Amino acid sequence: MILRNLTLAGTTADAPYGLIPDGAIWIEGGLIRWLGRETDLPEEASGLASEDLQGRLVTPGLIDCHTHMVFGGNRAAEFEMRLNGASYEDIAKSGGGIVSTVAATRDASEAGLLTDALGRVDHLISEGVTTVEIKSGYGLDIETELKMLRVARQVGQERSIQVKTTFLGAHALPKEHKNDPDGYIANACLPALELAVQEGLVDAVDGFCETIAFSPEQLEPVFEKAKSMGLPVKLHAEQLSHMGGAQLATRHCALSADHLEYATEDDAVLMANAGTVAVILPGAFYTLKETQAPPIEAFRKHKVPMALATDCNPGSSPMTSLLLTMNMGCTLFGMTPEEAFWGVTRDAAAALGLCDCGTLAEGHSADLAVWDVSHPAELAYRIGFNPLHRRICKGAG
Ligand code: DI6
Ligand code: FE
Repeated sequence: MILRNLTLAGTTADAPYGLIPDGAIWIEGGLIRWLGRETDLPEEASGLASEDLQGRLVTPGLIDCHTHMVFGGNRAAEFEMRLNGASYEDIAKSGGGIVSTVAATRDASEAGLLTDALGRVDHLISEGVTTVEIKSGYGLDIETELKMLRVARQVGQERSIQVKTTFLGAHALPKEHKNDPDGYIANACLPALELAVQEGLVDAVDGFCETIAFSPEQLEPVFEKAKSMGLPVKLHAEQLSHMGGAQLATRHCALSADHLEYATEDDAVLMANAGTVAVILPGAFYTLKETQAPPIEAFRKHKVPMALATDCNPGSSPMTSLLLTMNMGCTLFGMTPEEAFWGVTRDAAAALGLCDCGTLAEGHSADLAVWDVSHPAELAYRIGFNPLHRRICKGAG
């Protein structure tokens, strides 16, 4: 199939946004066989069926590279408590927060979790998302961590979307291991990881490095285990305080370090050297009414790739809009619309270790979003508006 009469963005062309005007794309077997100026279309393509996209913009399908979208219940009551003065940390320490979602997730059936997760993923799909990462971490026992990851895999079977799963057993301490973080890691987290890997449920391993979660020392064995199983790592780092998470992540050549509000320029240098992507999560910053923004200027200066993601979760970012995330990255953190664009395409792919999507190039997966806009800056500029015309996943749609 040939798509013609369109503007391409997100190609590897040396132009802002990778723009190619007056373009065409040849899709074959779920892959991009050729793309470029329509006047350069190869001879062999001349007899093939083609479709006129009437000048629309075609970008890579969007990638949401950090979500916790499989969970039970919701935390609207906690939202209310925070607006009445309680802090996120206060709520976590008094048994609310992540551990209340853990209780609801343990109680939920696999079918119930799937139904709720599909509602969330459908919203992402409606905005042109073709790849989503989904973390575990609301089980915190072997059975429920595996249940969450199975549901995440099912999301990818029920919908035409690529799902990458991340094991986040080191997300919080469950109440049965209160005051025993090392015991939890040794006796629940690591065995759950091993079993999940045996079932083929894990694409990467993550941890939450924070005063209300785990220290770098406590997370070390989790990363060691990941390495011994050949899995890439990523880390929730420097979100609420500076704990040395970026250092831990870069020492292990992590794919990404995520959040990073309290990261420093030294952290940015370490990340640049390790090839670790900075995943920027403005939804959590906004919801928690944080005041310290991540060091975007330092990431820019040291050429650390910046991805943007929803962090979709019931506590700190109950958000399923990647377009709104792009807008927030610009408005709250001073990212440029072009950085926001690459942050949900090329750099989001890098944060997941993917090299066959996130940019439009020959041989890449034909994951595309077709938009009713004339310039890609409009994707980050508008608020609460969805200009998606059509989404194509692996050549279909
Ligand atoms: N950081 C986050 O933003 C989420 N997890 C994490 O490690 C929040 C999870 C929650 O509050 O339920
Ligand atoms: Fe998160």
